[in-house]
Amino acid sequence: MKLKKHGIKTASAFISLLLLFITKLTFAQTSAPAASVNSPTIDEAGTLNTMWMGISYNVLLFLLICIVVAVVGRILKIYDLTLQIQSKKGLDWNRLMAVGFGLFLVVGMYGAYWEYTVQGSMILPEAASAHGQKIDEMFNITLIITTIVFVGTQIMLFTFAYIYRGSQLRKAYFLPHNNTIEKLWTIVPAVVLTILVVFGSITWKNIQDVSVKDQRSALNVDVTAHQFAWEVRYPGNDNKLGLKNYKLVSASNKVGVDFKDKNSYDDLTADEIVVPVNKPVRINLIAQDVIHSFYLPWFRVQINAVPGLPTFFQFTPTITTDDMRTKMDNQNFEYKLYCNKVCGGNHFNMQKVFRVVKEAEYQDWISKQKPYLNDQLKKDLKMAIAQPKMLGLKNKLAFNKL
Ligand SMILES: [Cu+2]
Repeated sequence: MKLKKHGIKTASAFISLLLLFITKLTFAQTSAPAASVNSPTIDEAGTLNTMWMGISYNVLLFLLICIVVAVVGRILKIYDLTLQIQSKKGLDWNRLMAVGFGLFLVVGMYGAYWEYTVQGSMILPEAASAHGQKIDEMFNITLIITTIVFVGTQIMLFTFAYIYRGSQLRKAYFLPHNNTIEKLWTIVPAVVLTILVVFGSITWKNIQDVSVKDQRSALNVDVTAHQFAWEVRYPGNDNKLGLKNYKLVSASNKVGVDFKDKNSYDDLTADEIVVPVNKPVRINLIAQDVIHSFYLPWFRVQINAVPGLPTFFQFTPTITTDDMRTKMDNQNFEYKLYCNKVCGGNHFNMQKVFRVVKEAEYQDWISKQKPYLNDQLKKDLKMAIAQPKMLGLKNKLAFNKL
């Protein structure tokens, strides 16, 4: 009687979930064409709906699998009880469990294979910078080692669970301590991790330790972060950026360039960051309000922009935007600079196009950029000159002291 009641409950839960599942699927099919007809541009609400549709689909699929497993378990239990009533030998549950472990191993390994092949292809494509290739190499070596360990330990775990399943015919072996095994599982991971850490430190040192000579020869670009934009400044022909002083920030002098430093006279402003391919570029960073993060995923570059603390990162882009467009078969592709610190409400919008071009194209582009010292600023500076205290040189942020 109790069994029957339980069976009815399980069946009704199963049917209601199935109905919900079918309703969701039908709803998804009817709403999709309507969304694409009405909105030729980005349909954010539609994208969100699709996302939730995907989540509910997977949750329901998971619940469905759980119910199927529970129903199969119940059927086996009933079969077992029937055998016992007929005074026959019942089911060998230990064996059943062991087979279940084996099945789980096969399904789980297929899941891991699926993750690597289907989702693995969604990771960033080849690095577009010289040091990025070294970072990718390190990532791949770590991934290969952890994959080997993962596959090995999972196979051992489930195979042992199968081989040493509970049996009336044997007694469990009591193994309180084994020095050899302890040494093995301590020394082997320690050696592997040490190799990875040393390898990582050497790579990090090679990327970070740029000689003063190389820093001088690099193209200097000054990037100032604030909520919620990036201000870009290029040096003029001297490749020397003028000093900045946060006290000089005004409506016309957005980043507070100090015009007592003559290097600043020929500085240029730009709406995008354009750099020549295969030439080292040094990005000089600072923030005006909160911490932001200068993030160029395609170049494997990320460094914080901190208020009051100048930071820099030097790297060499190796693939032009045009070449990457061809590689990706997407003529609209652009490298983008993102902010990678949640810096406030409009953080998501803190983006800028980052173009890598051939040297000639870069020279052409830079010749068209506007001077930072524009007419409005010249006018404002005359006003400021009348109040010399406002132009004090204290708290100067020396970017270009090389
Ligand atoms: Cu930001």
